[in-house]
Amino acid sequence: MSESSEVVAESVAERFQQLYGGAPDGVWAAPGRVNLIGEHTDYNDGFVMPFALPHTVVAAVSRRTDGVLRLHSADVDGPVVELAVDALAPESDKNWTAYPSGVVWALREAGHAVTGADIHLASTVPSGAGLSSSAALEVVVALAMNDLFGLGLRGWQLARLCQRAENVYVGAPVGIMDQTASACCEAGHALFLDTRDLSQRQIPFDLAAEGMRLLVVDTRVKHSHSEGEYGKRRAGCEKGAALLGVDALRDVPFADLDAALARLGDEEEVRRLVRHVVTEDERVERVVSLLEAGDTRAIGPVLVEGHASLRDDFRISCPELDLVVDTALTAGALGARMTGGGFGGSAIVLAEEADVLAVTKAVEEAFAQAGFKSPRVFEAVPSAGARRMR
Ligand code: GAF
Repeated sequence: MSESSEVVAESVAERFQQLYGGAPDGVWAAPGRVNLIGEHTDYNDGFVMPFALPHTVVAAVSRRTDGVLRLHSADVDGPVVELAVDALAPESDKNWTAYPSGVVWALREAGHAVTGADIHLASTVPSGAGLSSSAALEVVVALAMNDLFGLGLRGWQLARLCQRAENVYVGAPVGIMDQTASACCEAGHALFLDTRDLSQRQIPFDLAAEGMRLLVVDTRVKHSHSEGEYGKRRAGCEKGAALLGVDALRDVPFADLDAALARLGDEEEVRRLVRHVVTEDERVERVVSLLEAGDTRAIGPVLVEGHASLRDDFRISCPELDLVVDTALTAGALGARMTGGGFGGSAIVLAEEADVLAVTKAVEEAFAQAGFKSPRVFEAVPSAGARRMR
């Protein structure tokens, strides 16, 4: 563990001690993610390719056996929240505490004897930026419970339970990408994930070694999944699958796309959603092939195609995200696209190391000129997935 993560673990453990009057049993961390390619494919049983950020949610946790769950976050004003584990009920909590308590609920519902805990959390994952701060929060709690109660669950199993917590307990109809990324990513790699069976391949992704950088541009336009648009897209995709007589849009072969679109008759909106999902799955496979062939720079135009499809067919971009992409490309970036759920949040930009400053400056100036909030730009280095820190 690096010196700085040792310092973070120490300070989170110290705060735990002040709050609860004893040292924690352990400290865990789970990262946020960016998605390189494969957007809105996960709830269509398709392919995604996220990687973990160095930004994490850290949790100091002790096990309890008396049915009490106590929660505190350094990032939210307020006292320790105390709940009874056997009284946890789906959609009963509209606060941040729904994420950690939803995980405890999902574990118990799946038959795991989780009998309570004291938890203190601290996050460096920007929230509302489309970088999966909620998934990181869920996964860090799931991993701590797994270790403290000896549940023996694997990363992908924890991810499934976290998704269930978010779908049923929190009430947000998200797919499985973010939780799996937080639980299963490895440093220096992107995760090629088949969301149908959760089979995975770690793809080496070390841009610095090849003289490139991947920037995250947080537009600071807040997005939210529980609001209707995400659910509407998901319902539209499910309608498309039903009209085409397949289990999920993943089952529409790219080679048969034109014929499938023709079969959708006058369902113009569904047709656009189907076209995005089927072409996006193909783009993920293309990016994997290019990376495995060592042709990293060639993924740039594929990212740009992905953005156009999200903007024009899936219709989930916004003026700020489009401005990042257009400005970065004009300033010499190799590729750029929005990342995550959309309607705000962040974009990613792939650039030669030598162009990073010029691209960053161009984006900042364009935002100032357009009268948008100044964006937050940082380099994304593919980092480790969830782990125990001490
Ligand atoms: C959000 C969801 F949480 C993911 O499951 C995924 O659908 C993503 O949007 C879009 O690719 O992050």
